[in-house]
Amino acid sequence: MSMILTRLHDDIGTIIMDNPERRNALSSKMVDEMLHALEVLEKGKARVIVIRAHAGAKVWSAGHDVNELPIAGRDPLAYSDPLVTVLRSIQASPLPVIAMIEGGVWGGACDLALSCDILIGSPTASITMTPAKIGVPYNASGILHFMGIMGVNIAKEMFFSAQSLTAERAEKLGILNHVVPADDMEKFTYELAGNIAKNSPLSIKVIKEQIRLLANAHPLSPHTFERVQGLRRLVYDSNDYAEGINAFLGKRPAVFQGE
Ligand code: YXS
Repeated sequence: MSMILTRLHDDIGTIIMDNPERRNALSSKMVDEMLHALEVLEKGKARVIVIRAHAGAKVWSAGHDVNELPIAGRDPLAYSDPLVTVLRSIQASPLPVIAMIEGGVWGGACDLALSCDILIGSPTASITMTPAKIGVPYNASGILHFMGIMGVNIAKEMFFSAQSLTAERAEKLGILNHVVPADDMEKFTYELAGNIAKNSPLSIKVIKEQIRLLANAHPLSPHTFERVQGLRRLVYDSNDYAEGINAFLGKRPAVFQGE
């Protein structure tokens, strides 16, 4: 059964996450289907892509599929992880990608939404970063991504507290480009997409790539890179990492010991 539906209408491609039973958790199967949909739309007539959940979703996406997080001792967000792979694909896509968000965005799905170029939310949209709740160290590219978009203080608050950011606050912070009543969101999103589709695709592609390259221009010394990797290993080698995952799967609050 497909977890991703793909549409193309008037040069606008739509990728619909359609696995409500699992709250659109980004399993490797869903990510593979999303990567395929991106490739088909990029090779076809699409000039803009909209990524959304099914209409009326209470949860846009529940983030990384916790069942697929590796056991303690292995990097939970390695370069080749399916979620990390699709983030890079969206960021590197030559097409502008709009995230149309209804409902909660959790964990790695926040990075998926923020990897899109424009974020449009309904008043029910919320953003919750969960690594500290699950005992995950997150990863350098993701943390840098959050710092760049929302600033260090807000990124710290989101990562440390794992509290939800409302649509209203996310718009004030510039994380959401627009908050639009749910009934108007589809019309608003596709009108914006249509306006973008009328502009020069080559100019847009080149400007998007320039912004990505300049935003990612953070030289890291080998020492800094190795220090970051060592810090992350402390977490994913820890008992807390295993406790976080087991608590989620066991549907009980995690009890972290800090080791
Ligand atoms: O019990 P069943 O079998 O029906 O399955 C339940 C949930 O276990 C499942 N599900 C998930 N399965 C795997 N990975 C997930 N992320 C996930 N989320 C949900 O879907 C079925 C329905 O979920 P349920 O009953 O909880 O739905 P709800 O409507 O009461 O609550 C919706 C949520 C989203 C508030 C709730 O499902 C939830 O809190 N999900 C986990 C959100 C989360 O912590 N995501 C972070 C995953 S880890 C990650 O993304 C990164 C590694 S990190 O943490 O570093 O950002």
